[in-house]
Amino acid sequence: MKLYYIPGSCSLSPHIVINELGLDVTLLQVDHREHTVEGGADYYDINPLGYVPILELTDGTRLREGSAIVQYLADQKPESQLVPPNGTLQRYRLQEWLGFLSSEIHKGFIPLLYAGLAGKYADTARPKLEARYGWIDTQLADRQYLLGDTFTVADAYLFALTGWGQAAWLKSCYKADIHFDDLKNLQAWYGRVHQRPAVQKALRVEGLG
Ligand SMILES: N[C@@H](CCC(=O)N[C@@H](CS)C(=O)NCC(=O)O)C(=O)O
Repeated sequence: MKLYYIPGSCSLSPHIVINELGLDVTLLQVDHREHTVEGGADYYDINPLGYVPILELTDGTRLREGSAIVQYLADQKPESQLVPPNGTLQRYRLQEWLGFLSSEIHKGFIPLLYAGLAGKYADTARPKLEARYGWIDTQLADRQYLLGDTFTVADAYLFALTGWGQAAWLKSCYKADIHFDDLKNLQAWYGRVHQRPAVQKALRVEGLG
């Protein structure tokens, strides 16, 4: 399999999941300005919409959307418990989190990330994002990870996104002016995820450590 990624972007989430699972996946870096793949190929030929992540399966099939990709990867090794079994309520809880992270957090960051959208729009977007992070903080009060005491793909996704804030926790080109100093449960969760060997390895490979 192949994973197309941009260092420090949301594709860090499937990268972490690949490491957690110990899967043999070739990483192909995409230039976020030129939309070229390392070696020079046009990334728009891979994804006409230009964004990462894309997972290419061994038969050449391409899977889009981070939340689908991480579930596909984790379902290759169900014993890893990175996703609850299909059909269980916990699996829907996981999908609830992935949907929330994708629409409320990931896209909530966009006005803060892109200078062209800064100004009034960012001022409107920041309080909404802060409120959503405040809610996540309350959810983490009585558990180690988003779904309970087990790390799942939802934690990998939230980790990738959260690194864009707190004056850029990750050394990434994605930086948003949002701080989490008062969110003690989130801070503790971030520290727990950060120290996982699979996360450390992904950060090292992407040059974000
Ligand atoms: N809906 C997509 C969004 C992915 C996305 O926003 N990717 C960003 C990085 S975080 C990207 O590749 N941006 C470059 C571009 O759009 O040209 C998903 O959830 O996977």
